[in-house]
Amino acid sequence: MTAPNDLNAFWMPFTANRQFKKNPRMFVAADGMYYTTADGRKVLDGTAGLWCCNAGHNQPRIVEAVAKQVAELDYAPAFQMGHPKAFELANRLVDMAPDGIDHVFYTNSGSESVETALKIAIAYHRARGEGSRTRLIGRERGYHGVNFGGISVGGIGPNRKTFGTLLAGVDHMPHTHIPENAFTRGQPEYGAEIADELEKIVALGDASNIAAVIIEPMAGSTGVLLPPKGYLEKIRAVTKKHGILLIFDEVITGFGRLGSSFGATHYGVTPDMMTTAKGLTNGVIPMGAVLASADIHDAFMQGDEGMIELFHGYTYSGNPVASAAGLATLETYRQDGLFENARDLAPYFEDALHALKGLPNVIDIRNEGLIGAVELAPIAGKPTKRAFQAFLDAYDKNLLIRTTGDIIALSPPLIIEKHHIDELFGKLSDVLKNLN
Ligand code: PXG
Repeated sequence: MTAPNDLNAFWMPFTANRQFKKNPRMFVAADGMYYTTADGRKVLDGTAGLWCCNAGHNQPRIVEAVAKQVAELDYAPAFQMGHPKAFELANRLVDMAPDGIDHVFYTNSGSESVETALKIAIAYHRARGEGSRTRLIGRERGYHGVNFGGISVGGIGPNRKTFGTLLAGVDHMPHTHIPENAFTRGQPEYGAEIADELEKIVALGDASNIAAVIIEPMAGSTGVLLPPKGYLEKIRAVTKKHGILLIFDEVITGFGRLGSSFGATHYGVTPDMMTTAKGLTNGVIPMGAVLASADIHDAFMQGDEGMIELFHGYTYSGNPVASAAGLATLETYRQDGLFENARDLAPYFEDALHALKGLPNVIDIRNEGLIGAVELAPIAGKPTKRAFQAFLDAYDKNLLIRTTGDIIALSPPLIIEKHHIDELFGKLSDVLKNLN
């Protein structure tokens, strides 16, 4: 019999399993801006868990809502049955979304939201008699979760290369990360013309064959790549012109991360669908949602009323406990003014972040809202090693950061205060000064 504390059985996701299990890093509790480690240290959360705990940890309103709901109605069948909170949450989401986004389809994660949106896009065109529109367009360095649709439209090599042929009929636009924009504060000046590549892809594949374009309004996981000024507007114009649906993957940019409800509201560009997860429930209970326009939804609402309109859904779509967590989370964002806090503190965060310029190996710094990235020069022949060492050193200094490639990403909870920002960048600066 395996001892309960044997670490071998759990095959950890996106983790260097052997390295971790030799020297485990365990959190056993959390509160507000801090985690508590198994050895009793308080670690400042510079990443809101994995970009999801926007209201901070163990938020009392959310804790209470979940406890109450699980004791009242633990589960209700998701197909052909309902419960009030799923409807209530959908209404709150639609209220927050840009005008024209009027419907909500529930999932359990960002990855499932992406699969759902891609399927709805293809089915939408078919429902309108344009069944030849099946091709999908993603972008280099895009991250859309880990399921087959998501890795097919995604543009991160290691996430794709070991998984066979992927989906057929996918094209990729170029990413927007160009050297001219190094050390830009906020949205970069150069690169709107990168969007013109979409016209070339459409010309080659023909609009009549293309269902949707999916992009993150601001690419998070791939190392915080911002949309150049004018870029999103161009993508919107080209997709609209050709009748191609535009999907914003807002799994990271949703729920206040940029100081506004969504990337769409922050950048003032409205897509046809938005994929969300993470901050929807503050990471407390898994839940995702696809937000769709009335035009998309209504295209399915035809034929016999007794027939199922869309053959898609999950056992846990709109789960009551997740719905309760979602409602309490959105209420917390509203009552505590967390999106406003993110917006108000963004300039202070930006100044503290850009003050790291000039430290050893720092080759770029980027930011938007309460997101920051510090790009390090890779160690020759050993990509990712330097940033991973920074992650380990930061953890030793009681600071949690995320790294992707040789990029450090920061995305603290939106409850952050100035003294936390000072603590975060004081510690990170010590780490970078002493890094090989
Ligand atoms: N789309 C986007 C834009 C994401 O950022 C997903 C989809 C997938 O969500 P799920 O819930 O299936 O994991 C994501 C997830 C990181 C990091 O540190 C980012 C994500 C997940 C874990 C870590 O960059 N993004």
